[in-house]
Amino acid sequence: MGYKVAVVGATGNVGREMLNILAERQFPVDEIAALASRRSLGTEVSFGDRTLKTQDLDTFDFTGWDIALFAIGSDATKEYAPKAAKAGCVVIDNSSLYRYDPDVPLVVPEVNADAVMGYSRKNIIANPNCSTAQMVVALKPLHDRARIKRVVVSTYQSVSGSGKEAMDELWNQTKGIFVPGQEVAPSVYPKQIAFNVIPQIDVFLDSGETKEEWKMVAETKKIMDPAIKVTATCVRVPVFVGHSEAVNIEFEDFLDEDEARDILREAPGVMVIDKREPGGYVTPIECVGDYATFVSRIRQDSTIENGLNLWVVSDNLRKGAALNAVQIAEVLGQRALKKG
Ligand code: 11C
Repeated sequence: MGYKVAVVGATGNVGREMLNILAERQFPVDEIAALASRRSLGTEVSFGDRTLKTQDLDTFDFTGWDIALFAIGSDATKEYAPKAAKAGCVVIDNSSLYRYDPDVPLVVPEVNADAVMGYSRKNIIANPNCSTAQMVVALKPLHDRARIKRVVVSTYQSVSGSGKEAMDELWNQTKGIFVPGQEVAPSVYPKQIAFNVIPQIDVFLDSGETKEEWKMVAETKKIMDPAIKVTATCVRVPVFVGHSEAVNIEFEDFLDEDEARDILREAPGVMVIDKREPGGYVTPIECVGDYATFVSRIRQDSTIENGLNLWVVSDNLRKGAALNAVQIAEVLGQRALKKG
């Protein structure tokens, strides 16, 4: 016996990946519903070798459905997630709406799977921001060994993190640079993204940080350890899929780079590719479609007492969003919503 699963926002970048990953991992599904806003109604989406027609989220009755994977913006989530949760369906939400709510667990299964059981407080579990998810997968096993005091991270984030329109903007702007008369002005982004980098992701806060940078701080504390200090600079780069991060870590105890490499090799969800030769590391294009969080360039930072540097890359639509949500559903199924 399997589950009745709804994917909300099934036509978006993340919704489509959720359907792909549910099928790939053979999540035990008895019934599947692909839900979308009225404007996308009738759009067809793939679920394994099946094709699903999207249904209207506005009129959908969640009664009797076990799990809803939400991949829509915070405003729409605010309207529909409470309806689903109230109807007895557990919501796994990819928006930022509930992440900082003390009554909603924020879960990366490789790091804090036990927190899933907190779902029962509101029938909602939050999925973290993509840049946080991949970072904590790499940090957790090192924290367990040598206690992390402080993290300094710079991100190189792909445009798929901003949705399909942003991917089109990069594509068309790039073409437009070579074809006179077809230049494309910035629309999704505040500046040209083709052949450029933009040191702003999400809105600015009073502190001078952007919201994306603040999320990395707040979410790392909630998922891993409130004592860890994090400072982030988040940058958009002209890459379609795959976020990269240069991570500098200061530990309480000394951790040798070789031991760190061995720990990471054994860590769940991590793949170490770290040869000290040209090309002996992972770039985002190589991680597209993969489940792993790749770690390369593991090396001592000798400018501080107990320092280490890492290069961390992952598919932001997968580990950063859809895969993590499906993994949460798997844990929920194993520990709480057991089916005979
Ligand atoms: C980006 N990380 O790359 C963002 C996308 O809070 O879930 C995901 C935003 C979020 O633009």
